[in-house]
Amino acid sequence: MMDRCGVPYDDERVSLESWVQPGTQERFLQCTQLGQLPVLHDGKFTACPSQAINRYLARKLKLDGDTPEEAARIDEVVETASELLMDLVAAIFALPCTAK
Ligand SMILES: N[C@@H](CCC(=O)N[C@@H](CS)C(=O)NCC(=O)O)C(=O)O
Repeated sequence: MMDRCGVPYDDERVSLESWVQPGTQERFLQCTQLGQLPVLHDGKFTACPSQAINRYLARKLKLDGDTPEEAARIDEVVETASELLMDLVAAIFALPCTAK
C-alpha cells in the first residue's frame, strides 16, 4: 500500500537466525501483545498484527473506499484473500515432509 501510494518507509526484515538470538524477541514483545512480527511503527504509533496494520494503512492512505458499499467490496476481497492464504498454509503444513 505504501509503495502504491509513493509513501517512503523503512522495511526492517528479521531473519530466523536473528529471531532466535537473545534479545530480539524481547525487543518486539515490548511493542506487540504476542511478540510476533509484523509490527508497524508510524511515528510514536505502533500497530500489530498484520490485519490491524493493513486496516490502519488503508484508512490512513484513503484506500478503504469512499462509501460503505465500496468498503464492503474491499473487505470481501481482503477476507477472501485471507481465507485462501490460510487454506494454502494449512495445505502446505499438511504435506508430508520430503526434506532429508
Ligand atoms: N496473526 C499474526 C501472525 C503473526 C505471525 O505468525 N508472525 C510470525 C512471523 S510471520 C512470528 O512472529 N513468529 C515468531 C514467533 O511467533 O515467535 C499476524 O497476522 O500478524
